Amino acid sequence: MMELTEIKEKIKNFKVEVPSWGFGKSGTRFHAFHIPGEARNVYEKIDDAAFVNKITDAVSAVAIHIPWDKVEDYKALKEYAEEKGLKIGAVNPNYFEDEDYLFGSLSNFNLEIRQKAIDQTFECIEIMKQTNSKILSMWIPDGSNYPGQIDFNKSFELLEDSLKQITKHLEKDMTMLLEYKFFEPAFYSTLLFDWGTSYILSKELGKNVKTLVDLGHHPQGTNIEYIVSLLSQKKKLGGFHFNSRKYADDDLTVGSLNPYELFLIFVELNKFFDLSAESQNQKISLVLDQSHNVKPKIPAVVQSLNNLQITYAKSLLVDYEKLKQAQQNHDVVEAEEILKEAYETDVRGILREVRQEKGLPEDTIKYVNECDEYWKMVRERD
Ligand code: RM4
Ligand code: MN
Ligand code: MN
Repeated sequence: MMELTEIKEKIKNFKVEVPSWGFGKSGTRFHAFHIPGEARNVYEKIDDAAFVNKITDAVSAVAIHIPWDKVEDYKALKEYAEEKGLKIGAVNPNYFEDEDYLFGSLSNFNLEIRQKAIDQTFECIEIMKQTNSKILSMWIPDGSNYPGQIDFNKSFELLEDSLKQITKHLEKDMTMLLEYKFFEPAFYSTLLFDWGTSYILSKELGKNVKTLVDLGHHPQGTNIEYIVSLLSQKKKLGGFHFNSRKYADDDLTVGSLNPYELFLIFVELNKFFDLSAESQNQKISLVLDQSHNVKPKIPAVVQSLNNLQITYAKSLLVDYEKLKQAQQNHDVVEAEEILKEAYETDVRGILREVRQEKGLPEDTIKYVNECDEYWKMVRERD
């Protein structure tokens, strides 16, 4: 079992990437309500990430979405982030809003449109070079809404071909992540719909291509921790999008609805990755992907990091040796009890100590609510 000092060390070095879009205006397909304090451009998003990092010391970088975060000068953007102690993280090309992509982007039958999607991705690789980002995070919504609309095989081949062209443009130390999602915006079929499809493609496309698991992208009841284990074993788990869901891809605060599932996922992750390592992001990219529709953005991100730290701490409490023994003895009750023992431990005291030792506020959410700098920022933006 891990010593308390080691657990604390690990939590101290556990960092997660925050999404620029988590600080900006967002909504549902019905309406995007205005939330006081929301960031109005990518610079304000970086300011917010820096503010969150100042309070939590748990932010590794800011993921950006293109074209949402398009700017004239990406070097300047990178420098702006660096001045605030942050890096630019994963670059996410957006294939779902352009009018031309009505019938698909990287798999479109129309060669001009397909080329446009490829070129748009090349542009993102350029942005990665300017911002020193190492992760190209691809979510491709292409699919179909009705039986007969597309020829599955042909569409998949077109997608594969586009991805091959893109992979050739990646530099050696760049990784392309393929994020799968089983439905939405297409409601009948999605080309990259599950971990298996993403795995097949990442195998074919080579070492620089891996799979990204978004917690909201599976049918109900899917055993995500098993997917995590399989992909890790095959060295193809490249990244995570953390969020929570009840019905579909709800993008709610991570750990809000299914904390035990999240814990079980961390239990698997720990077997393959040292999530606290400095070089963590080179091995696995950990990113929040949430849409805080009704919550104020900064407290929502702080809450998310809090939930992740709590879950990570609990997972580190698992006695893996004892668990192995129980499994060997076919002691099913004991095996489950070992997991429960860790899960049910109140780790908030450990987190408080970690924060004290780092000189951070112990109650991060309360701190934001009482922080003049925060409220001044909220007033200035309205
Ligand atoms: C998708 C997917 C992507 C995210 C977009 C906004 O469902 O999760 O990662 O970039 O939404
Ligand atoms: Mn996602
Ligand atoms: Mn999603």
